[in-house]
Amino acid sequence: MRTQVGIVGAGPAGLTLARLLELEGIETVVLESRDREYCEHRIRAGVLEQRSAELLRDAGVGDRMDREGIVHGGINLQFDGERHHLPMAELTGRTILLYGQTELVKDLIAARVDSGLPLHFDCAAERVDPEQGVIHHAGGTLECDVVAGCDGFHGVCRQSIAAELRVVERDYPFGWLGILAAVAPSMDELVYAHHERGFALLSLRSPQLSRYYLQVSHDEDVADWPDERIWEELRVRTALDGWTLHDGPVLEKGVTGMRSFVASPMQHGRLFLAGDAAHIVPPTGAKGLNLALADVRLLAEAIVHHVRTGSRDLLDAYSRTCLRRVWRAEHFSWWMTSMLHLPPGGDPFDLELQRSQLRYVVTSDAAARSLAENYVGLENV
Ligand code: RFL
Ligand code: PHB
Repeated sequence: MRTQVGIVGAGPAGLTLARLLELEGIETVVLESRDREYCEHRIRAGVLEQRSAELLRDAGVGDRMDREGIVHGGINLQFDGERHHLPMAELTGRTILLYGQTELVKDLIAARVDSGLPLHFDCAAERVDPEQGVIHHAGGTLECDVVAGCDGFHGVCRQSIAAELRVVERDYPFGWLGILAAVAPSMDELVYAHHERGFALLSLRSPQLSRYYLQVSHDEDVADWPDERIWEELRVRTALDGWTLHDGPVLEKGVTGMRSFVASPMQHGRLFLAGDAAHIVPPTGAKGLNLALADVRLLAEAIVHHVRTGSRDLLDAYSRTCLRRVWRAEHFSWWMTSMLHLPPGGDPFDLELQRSQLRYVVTSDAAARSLAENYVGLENV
């Protein structure tokens, strides 16, 4: 089999790239190791930057997102028993959109299926030849002008150019225990809470679905967290006079470790990495999904430019251009993580620095604006 662009992975990066190229009349084949059901039910991100939402809208996959997504103009930062509102829309002129990654993936898969274009589930890439542009998979080989490695952190594309890559990373000694609960969110906008017992985050998926997180140790066993313990801990860490956190049936729970990771360059030969395949951020800045979409926007432009003009300029500049935004998001995500999570051992000096930094953010217009513009997504990096 042959195609112009072979895409490994049907996550947000791979599916969005396939859609952007479809609109430009470029032929693609998408290979995905898991089944459709699995891809459509993996619960992950929920925050889309305005520019991410615009990209999806322009790609003709924003109808349900615009109907069901919830626009937020701010977030709350809570510490020392006080909740402070950060009016991001006022500070930056931009908003964020709460729309589950699960829903986005469903929309993208439906659009691909509607167009009748190749999307092969249960078809794992085993190895990629970056020089020849060949993807070896269980069913045979796929020859491509360009291979897009959109196969996430545990995929095979990055491994196939490992010798060419420089990897920089940081592990954090904690993780997040996340729940999805069938209860109306108890707050209007997200709450990021700093607390002596650890960080907590209150988010949502819809008017009937809440998504809440607790800082736990990186190897925490979910079995140690019956629902009552989770609700009790969430209540303690987000407690506020005159406010109640309502509980409800827990539909899903799981623990995620946290890391920062960047592999560069994000390309070699005919292979171009995008999204989690090339970089990971801790989720505190809500940047992972948005970075994946920013990568494929650039990759689609570069491929289109190459096909139309024969010029490799944008393709050659791909990694360099992506990495500017990637490193901005890496810094922001590390900074938010360091400011909000209880450091190991609860070092009192670290705790006072965190409180001082949080106080600064909620009292200084410049500091608030700096957080806000990173959170809603920078236009130029
Ligand atoms: P994905 O989503 O991991 O998709 C990769 C796809 O590739 C498939 N695959 C293969 N296919 C073929 N052959 C192989 N050998 C393959 N190996 C793997 C996989 O099955 C999968 O379908 O990567 P992509 O597309 O780069 O998207 C990245 C995002 O998923 C990720 O960055 C975000 O979910 C991160 N993230 C968040 N990002 C945000 O922007 N805002 C958020 O609010 C946010 N919250 C989160 C998050 C991630 C979390 N977890 C669970 C890590 C919250 C959490 C808890
Ligand atoms: C989520 O809703 O899953 C979410 C929101 C904000 C974050 C991370 C995850 O920073």
